[in-house]
Amino acid sequence: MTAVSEPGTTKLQIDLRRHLRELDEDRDLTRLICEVADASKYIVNSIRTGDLGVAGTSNLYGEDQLALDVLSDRILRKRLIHSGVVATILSEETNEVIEVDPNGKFSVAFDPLDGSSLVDVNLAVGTIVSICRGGNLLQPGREQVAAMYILYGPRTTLVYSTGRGVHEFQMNHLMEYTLTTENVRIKPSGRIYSPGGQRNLYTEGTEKYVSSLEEKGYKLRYSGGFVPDINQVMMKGTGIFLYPHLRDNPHGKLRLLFELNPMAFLIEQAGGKASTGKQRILDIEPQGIDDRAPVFIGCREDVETAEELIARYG
Ligand code: AFP
Repeated sequence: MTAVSEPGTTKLQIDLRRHLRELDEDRDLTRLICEVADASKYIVNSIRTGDLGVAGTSNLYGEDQLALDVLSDRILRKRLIHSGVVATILSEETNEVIEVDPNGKFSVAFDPLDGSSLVDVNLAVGTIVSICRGGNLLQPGREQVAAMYILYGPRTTLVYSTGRGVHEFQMNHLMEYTLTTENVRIKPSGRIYSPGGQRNLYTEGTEKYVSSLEEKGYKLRYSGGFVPDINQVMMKGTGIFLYPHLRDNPHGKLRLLFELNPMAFLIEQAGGKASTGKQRILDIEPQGIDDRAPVFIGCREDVETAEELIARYG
């Protein structure tokens, strides 16, 4: 992997734009990623000080939209349209694809504030962004040119990949993102597991899988927020997150375009694996903007064990 942080320069001196430039990244993609980073400064402020009330509207999934959901969506959408490089955008908060500019280079699917229901109990939440070339949002995840997330926790951190490794940045007191970790790597197997969904609804294969992890002494870590739970696997380099197919819901809960594709891209770039239990997440051919899929994502060997047990027991 190329490393930007040359001996002698402290990583904290390298900001996001410089990192992208020193990777000689496409200038329009650099602009787009930096627009998202800029938008996150307004989102983090709205989380810290904003209205936690309900917006009185609901999203495509019939879920009540919190004021912060709607505000974060508006902040991000405005910056993406302002970037001048976007053809189409799709937000988890809206019901339809927004055509921005037929000459735009990229399509962007984003969840402006994933886990927003956790804000009022002061748990960490995040923004997730998936970027593809062209105007078609219904491309398989392997076609993404970049993915990123911003985690609003005790620290505000930004993790991105353009296909050349995964890199973490931290927001400083001036609200600039400076490099903290370059080329994040995930170990082959882990020590923690994040089991989403109701366990009494797990299929036999998933139940056997989770029991096997517990027998091996894996520790349960689950916050209810996809971004902090994935970030824990990513930055500790160990573990697996699962939100599996359930007996009453074969598709699981998480959304393919806004949650699974970007996180699968990032985890694979860090040496991990992301599967539905039956196929690679990034190979799923999307059928619609509200596609969902089961997910096992994290250390490669842990995902492969889940695939073996689900192949055998369902
Ligand atoms: P919300 O965005 O509706 O809060 O859902 C968050 C989420 O999509 C994802 O962030 C979590 O991993 C998952 O749901 C948690 O689901 P459960 O509440 O069923 O555990």
